[in-house]
Amino acid sequence: MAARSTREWQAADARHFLHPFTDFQALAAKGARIIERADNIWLWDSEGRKILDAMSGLWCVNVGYGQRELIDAATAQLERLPFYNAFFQTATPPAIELAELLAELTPPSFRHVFFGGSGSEGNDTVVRMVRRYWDLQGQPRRKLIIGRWNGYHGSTMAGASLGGMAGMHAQGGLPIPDIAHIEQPHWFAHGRPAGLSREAFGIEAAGWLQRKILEAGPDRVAAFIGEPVQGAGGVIVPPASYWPEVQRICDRHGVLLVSDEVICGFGRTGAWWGSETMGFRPDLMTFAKGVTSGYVPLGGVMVGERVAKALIEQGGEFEHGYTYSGHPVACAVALANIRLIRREGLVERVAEDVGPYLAERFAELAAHPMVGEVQTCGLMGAIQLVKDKASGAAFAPELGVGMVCRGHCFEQGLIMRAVGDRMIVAPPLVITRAQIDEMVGLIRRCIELTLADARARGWV
Ligand code: PXG
Repeated sequence: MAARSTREWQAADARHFLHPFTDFQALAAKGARIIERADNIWLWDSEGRKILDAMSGLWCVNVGYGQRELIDAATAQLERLPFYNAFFQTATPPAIELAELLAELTPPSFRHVFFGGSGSEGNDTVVRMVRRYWDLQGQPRRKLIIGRWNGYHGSTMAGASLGGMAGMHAQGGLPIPDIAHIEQPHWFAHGRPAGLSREAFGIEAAGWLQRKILEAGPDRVAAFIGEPVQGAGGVIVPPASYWPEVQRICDRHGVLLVSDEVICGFGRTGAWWGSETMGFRPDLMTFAKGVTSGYVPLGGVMVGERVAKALIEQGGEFEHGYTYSGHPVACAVALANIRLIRREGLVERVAEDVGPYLAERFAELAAHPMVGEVQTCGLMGAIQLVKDKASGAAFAPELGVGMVCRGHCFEQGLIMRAVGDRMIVAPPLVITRAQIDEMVGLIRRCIELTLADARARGWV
């Protein structure tokens, strides 16, 4: 690629490139940050600045950047067979091998996978598969799929509908029919209800699902979908009581349970699957991101016995699929990625070493006067910035305190996401304790700078 100056890249970008989830005019005025290369947990921008990537790209680069085995696997597969499809009774060796390996890595009830190219496509597959399942059961009235407000399941029509992002629903006539939402199990956002322990709150939050099922009529409810730990919504770790109770409610009403593992899968929570960490047994699991550590796009759905049996034994043709379902290069990279995760013991490392260490270091941040709560699960963490520590009172949203903090992060060479005033991290699973120290040091400095700004502007 021809070398250009940052300004030249920015000008060409503003002229031609419509970025996802972006205010185009605001971006053009400011100029995009151009990321040119990466290694391990570090990025370098076009000005040569080194940045600690505490978001693993976009929650995906689990093995870190620059892993030679993944690069070699892609190169070898590109040379041997860059593409062939999985339609019309054909298959390629990497796709078959990956299907086999995923069956091995998932709980025993999962022996089948449906491949797509992304998490959104995976969730579109979920909608079609769940409704197909109930048709095959002779219960075509069971169409309703229940998700949660502030859940995120992607940006296609079905993905955005299942998700509960109000801003997305407001654009383009969403949700599609037969999707409903319940409130999220977010203790802090529910005002830390007095007299209710977190665990009691978890049971109450699961009860909202029961109420919705009864309201709709259990014979109309097809499935419930949720992220084990909400990611894009702000790393919201539910109370331990929540998911087992959701499981009991789904079982009671025969409702399929879908775990969206797009962020939580492949070790992020300290187990291969977030549903294992949270103690529930889903019927379907959506995955993407960490399956290839983001090196190339791949996603799909793990299909449990109950649904697989119906599709295979009763189904005939399932009229659904993507050109890139089982893409050989993506599958070859996934195989190399998973083998590396296994060999290096990265999942165990998150569970036993760096995950607990992140929790320990984040617990220290909780004492800061501007921090209302911290939460971690494996290698995901959230820091809730508040106006008043004692009461937990939030800043007025229009002040954009989270964005102010994020601005300081960029200046200090740290990428951390802001979801409202909740600052979140999800670093690569290869991060070391020393690097966690460095990250937490930067986070502390950015929170200090944000507090200084808030004081100067009279916000606190
Ligand atoms: N499910 C979950 C749980 C996700 O986090 C998707 C589905 C959709 O995946 P694709 O591959 O179609 O993007 C996601 C994606 C953010 C952010 O700002 C998060 C995602 C995507 C973009 C931004 O945190 N997650």
